[in-house]
Amino acid sequence: MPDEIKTLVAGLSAPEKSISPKYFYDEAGSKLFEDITRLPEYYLTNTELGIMEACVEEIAELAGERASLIEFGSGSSMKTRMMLRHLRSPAVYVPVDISEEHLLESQRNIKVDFPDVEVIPVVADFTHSFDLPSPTTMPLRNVVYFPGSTIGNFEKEDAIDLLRVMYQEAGPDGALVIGVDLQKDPAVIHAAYNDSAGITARFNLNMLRHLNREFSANFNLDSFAHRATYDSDSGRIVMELVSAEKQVVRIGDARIQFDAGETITTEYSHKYTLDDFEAMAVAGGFSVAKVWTDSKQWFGVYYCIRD
Ligand code: SAH
Ligand code: AVI
Repeated sequence: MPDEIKTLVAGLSAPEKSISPKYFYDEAGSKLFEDITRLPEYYLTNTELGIMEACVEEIAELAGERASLIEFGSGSSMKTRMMLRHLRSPAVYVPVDISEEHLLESQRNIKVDFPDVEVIPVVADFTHSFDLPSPTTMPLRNVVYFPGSTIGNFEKEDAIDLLRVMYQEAGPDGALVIGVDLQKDPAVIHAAYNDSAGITARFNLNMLRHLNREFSANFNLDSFAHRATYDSDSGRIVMELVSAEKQVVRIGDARIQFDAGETITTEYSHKYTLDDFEAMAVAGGFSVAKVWTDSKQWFGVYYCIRD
């Protein structure tokens, strides 16, 4: 059995079933995520964009001339446009994403809108080491960009490991600009993952369609339901798919048994305090040079440097 299916089957055979959130992002999943970012309840995107508008000039000043911009999980590169408009003669933009079609389509648009910037997309799973391409212009500094609070989708130890990967990619004198969702009224957080239009539910269930197509699975999407709950002890959203009935599902050559009400955890979305995240950045090797927040302190954008 190929390693990827083995990992999926192992996750679905554990006493507490889980699937990595990276499987949300096929072409349809990436489009559904874009729809989520426009939902009135999903405060994260607009809040981060508002902070960026206020601080992007300062970030550009800190990054300096001829920086390379390496973005982890670039999606549609919407926030990146603001960075590219302000950075001083960026040497290259390297968007890294697992969702191939969506990445390539987004980068065709970026190339049209920023004809003077070299753009080299990399299709990769950023949790494994990958080779950075060599740009035509030698950068003076690498700036790793990780917006959207995607870091929150990793459990603490994995998030620190990922920060260490970014530390390596940043190289000597490099920097990390990272967006982080903060603790707030649980009702606001709960609504963001339980939108009234049902888009988050479609995004969650689309993961099963993705597995059916790519891994010869036969999940019946009508027999699973979306659930997202905020756990105040761990300070995170737990997103699950709940089996409506007792059933057996095939994936590859394996058969997975479900009881009625049994769940698959599909995502955690951690919400931090400003100090919690600073401690994680430090554990990843960085020190925080500056952090900007919105007036309600709902979201933070950190500029971290290598120690
Ligand atoms: N940065 C964008 C998109 C965030 S959605 C924003 O702030 O709005 C998360 C993005 O990370 C998606 O585009 C998804 O395809 C990508 N992604 C998730 N897990 C990944 C992984 N393990 N490796 C590479 N890309 C990943
Ligand atoms: C990509 N990531 C930061 C999103 C989040 O909010 O955790 C994914 C998402 N899940 C449900 N809605 C959006």
